[in-house]
Amino acid sequence: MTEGRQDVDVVIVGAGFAGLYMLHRVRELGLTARVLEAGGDVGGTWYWNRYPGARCDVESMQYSYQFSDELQQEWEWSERYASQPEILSYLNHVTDRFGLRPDIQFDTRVTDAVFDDATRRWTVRTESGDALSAQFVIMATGCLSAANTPDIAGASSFTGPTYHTGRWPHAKVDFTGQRVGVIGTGSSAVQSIPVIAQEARDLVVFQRTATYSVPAWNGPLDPSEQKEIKAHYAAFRAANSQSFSAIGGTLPMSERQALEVSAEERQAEYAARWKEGGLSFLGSFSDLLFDPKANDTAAGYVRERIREIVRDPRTAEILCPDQVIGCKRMCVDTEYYATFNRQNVRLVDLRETPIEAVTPTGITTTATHYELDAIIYATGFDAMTGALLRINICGRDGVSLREAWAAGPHSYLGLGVVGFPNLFTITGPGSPSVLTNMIVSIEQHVDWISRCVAYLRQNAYQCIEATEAAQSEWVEYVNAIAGVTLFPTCNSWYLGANVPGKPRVFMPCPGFPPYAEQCQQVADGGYVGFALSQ
Ligand code: N01
Repeated sequence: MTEGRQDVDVVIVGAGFAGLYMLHRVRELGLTARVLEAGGDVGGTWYWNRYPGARCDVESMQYSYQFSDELQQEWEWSERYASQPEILSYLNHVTDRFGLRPDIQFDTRVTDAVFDDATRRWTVRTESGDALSAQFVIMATGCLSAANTPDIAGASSFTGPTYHTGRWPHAKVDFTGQRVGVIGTGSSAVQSIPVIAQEARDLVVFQRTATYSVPAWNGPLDPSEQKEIKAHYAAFRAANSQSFSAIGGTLPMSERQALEVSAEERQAEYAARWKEGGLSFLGSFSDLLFDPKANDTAAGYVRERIREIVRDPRTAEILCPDQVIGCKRMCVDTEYYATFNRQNVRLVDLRETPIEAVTPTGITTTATHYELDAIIYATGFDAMTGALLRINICGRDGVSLREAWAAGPHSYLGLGVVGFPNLFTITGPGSPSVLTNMIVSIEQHVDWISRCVAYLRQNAYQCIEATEAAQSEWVEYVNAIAGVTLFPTCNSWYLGANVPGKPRVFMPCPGFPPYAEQCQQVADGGYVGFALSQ
């Protein structure tokens, strides 16, 4: 051991779903590991996103680990869509059940990870100045963890409290009697606005881009339904993993195309999916994410529902999105649109009257000034690359990840990067990640990495690194798939378009089943596209 440094086989950054399972697996391999976590406890996304109404938009019976049958049999979910507190208590249960806590260091933010060409080991440094030396570094830093707060003129002059949905305080925030402003109308806003509206005196929603949202119809989970799924949980999981997004449902992805059926049939399909609720709405037809005309039929259906729900016609029109549905991540809500019928809720169309500045007492748009007691930034994340690039990761020959990714993230399978030996990224850019049930993608990556590390050890390899050729081919492949979809047609965080100056690159790889198959083939072939060295 180098003086002042702790030596371990593996450093894992992050103690969310990915980091916890990764720790469990590397310990099973008999390796020494340390998890470094910036938060005060486990949970990752579910530790930080404590805003009112926070819950998952993937159903509880699917949004959980499947690696342990005992675990999935013993845990009882209470609702169709689990709330943030319930998911956090699940993760605490997992942590304690598998005895993971002793290897996790909390309140520890990683600042640097530097590869030493001579020793072929990584040195990982933390904000408090600690250093660890490790053969492998595994980034379990999450795709949506680096909060994005826009740089609005005068923001720091506001005298009331400000919140970011992704950095919500642990103690309850009481908005009773207050005038509250929410900036943003993505998933976090869509979930929190209906809840905050019930408490606040006045709620002003500042919308730049209108959002498509489908009702969750959340409610208690029927114990008999839960029992039924548990009776054949493995088959249920396996079937779900075969869908495009690794998310199953009672209404699976249709094989029909929207324009090959009559208008009545289309309407009936959308109505059935709306009634069912949730993300399966986008599975109504197989071409919704490929054909703009097909897409417009689904978009039009949602706009009709908005106009039906929202009583004030002008407010309804502002709430009607005009981009491709599904281009930005669709939302799943409880009473989102109906909340705009409340007397205490106002909607501001920032396209018509943009924000000019935050003032000491509120927000000024080009039209007027809104007096506020609190401002909530529901402005999302520097997605997929943000958490990685906020750490100074330096690979071979002193080249940093920031330099390597200056023109956008380049990765092989979203798992490894040329120039960064023995560095793995769980659900990294170039993998299906955010387009899927994250837990399925996380488990697939963790299993792949564990198998890879075991293989290296068994065959006395010291290093693994993606090759330039394999990485370039993969980047082209992902671009080609994204290029035939409608995803690149709007300014989404999938493209990095929400962060000024971020290269516009479609980051996730659409389609879980073919991706998982390719990863399997790479491993079966002895890590094809990676260079292994002794
Ligand atoms: O963030 P977002 P989020 N001025 O980026 C607006 C997951 N998630 O935290 O669209 C004014 O979606 C921005 O406007 P625009 C889920 O994958 C899951 O809500 O850029 N507005 C947008 O309306 C989700 O997609 C759950 O024009 C500004 C909003 O802020 C992802 O996390 C729950 C602005 C940001 O929306 C991110 O969701 C919550 C500015 N300067 C989140 N800058 C589940 O259900 C940004 N905006 C599991």
